[in-house]
Amino acid sequence: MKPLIALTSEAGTLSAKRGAFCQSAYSEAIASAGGIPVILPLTREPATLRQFLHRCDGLLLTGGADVSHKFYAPRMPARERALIRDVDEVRDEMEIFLTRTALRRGIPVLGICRGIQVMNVAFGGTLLPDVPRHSHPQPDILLHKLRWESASKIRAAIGESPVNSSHHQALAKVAPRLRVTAWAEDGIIEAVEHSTAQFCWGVQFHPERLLKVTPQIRRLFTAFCAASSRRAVLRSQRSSAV
Ligand SMILES: [Mn+2]
Repeated sequence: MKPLIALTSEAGTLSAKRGAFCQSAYSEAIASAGGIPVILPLTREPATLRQFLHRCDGLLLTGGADVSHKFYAPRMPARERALIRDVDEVRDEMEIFLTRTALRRGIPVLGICRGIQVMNVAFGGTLLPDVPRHSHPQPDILLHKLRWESASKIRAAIGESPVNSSHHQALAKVAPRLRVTAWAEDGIIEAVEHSTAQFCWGVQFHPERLLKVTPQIRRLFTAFCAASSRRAVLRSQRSSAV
């Protein structure tokens, strides 16, 4: 059964027009991996967010602008705070709530770029406000290699090819339940996997922009959609029982 995958919206951060927007590379990657993508509108209404997850089988946290320091370092010095850009606290609150709720309900979560950062903040970690050497304007250039932990499930899925790098923030203190499974050569964290969840992966690079350059990277999306389709089956059994 094809899983319904909720994609968070990039709107309000990178665009002057606030609305539900998401670069088509994300939805195309999900569709090509067997999922049905749906973009969620911006809201921080908990009842609505719970209903989104009730009707979806997987949660994709997409890329975008910075997470507000308010959610991980409320007393950050002004000098560091000045490096944080284009904050949208509605999006932050929405994604943090969705991530925590999805984890509690056993819904698969994949975080990309900003998404790995949101995942870390949602589970109690912190961020580095600015890492300019990882911020390449072209997201389809292979910029750096990765050093993988040998037991990484992400590595087992996609192999060890170099990756793109279009982030200016990165993970600092890692949340207690997350395991770092890949680093760049300079030590910047590039992938995490939740230690107990069935499927909760985050990557700092942009796999959705590498599908042509590195075809095996699609397996990140097929693994995510396969985990989500198991939930889709459960969801359909639940609704037919009503
Ligand atoms: Mn990087």
